[in-house]
Amino acid sequence: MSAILPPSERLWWKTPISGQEWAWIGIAFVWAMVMFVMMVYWHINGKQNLSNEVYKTTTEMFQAKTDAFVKENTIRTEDSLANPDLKMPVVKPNDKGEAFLLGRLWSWYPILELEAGKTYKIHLSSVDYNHGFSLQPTNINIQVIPGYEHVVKMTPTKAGTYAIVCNEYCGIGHHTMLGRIYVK
Ligand SMILES: [Cu+2]
Repeated sequence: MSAILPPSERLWWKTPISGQEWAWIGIAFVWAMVMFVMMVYWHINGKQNLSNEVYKTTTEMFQAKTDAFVKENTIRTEDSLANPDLKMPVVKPNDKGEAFLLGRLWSWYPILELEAGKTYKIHLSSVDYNHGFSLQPTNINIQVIPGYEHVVKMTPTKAGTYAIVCNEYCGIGHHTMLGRIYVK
């Protein structure tokens, strides 16, 4: 029957729900509840799940905080990944473990150097458009939005060189938007 014709039975919505349909509604409801409880459970017990806080900020304020962090804690400079003519500071957070990482067209600034086993509070924001912080090769993904400061608690467990990839399309140079975190 085509939808343009009136239904043969005018009170079709009053048809009682069959037993089988009730069973599926019941299964779907129970499964939805299980997943709802798991969200809270993994938040507390899942080792990969980040519990982050978000604060309102402005791009000027975040830029200033990042500049101060870089000025105070830079240990050396390296060639920038996107443009080898530019130097990128490598910054080691002080004992408080506060670090700032800024996304902008098209790089992550600065390079961070962290110590394995230490807990850090990484402040993340963007000073232009929406970017995506994807830490490779781990399964960590965070939206980086101008005007919002995400504070992510992270305890690196393994030494190595980690790459930051922007996974939120942000324009013509998106594919070159890379960053780096060293864990010693
Ligand atoms: Cu991007």
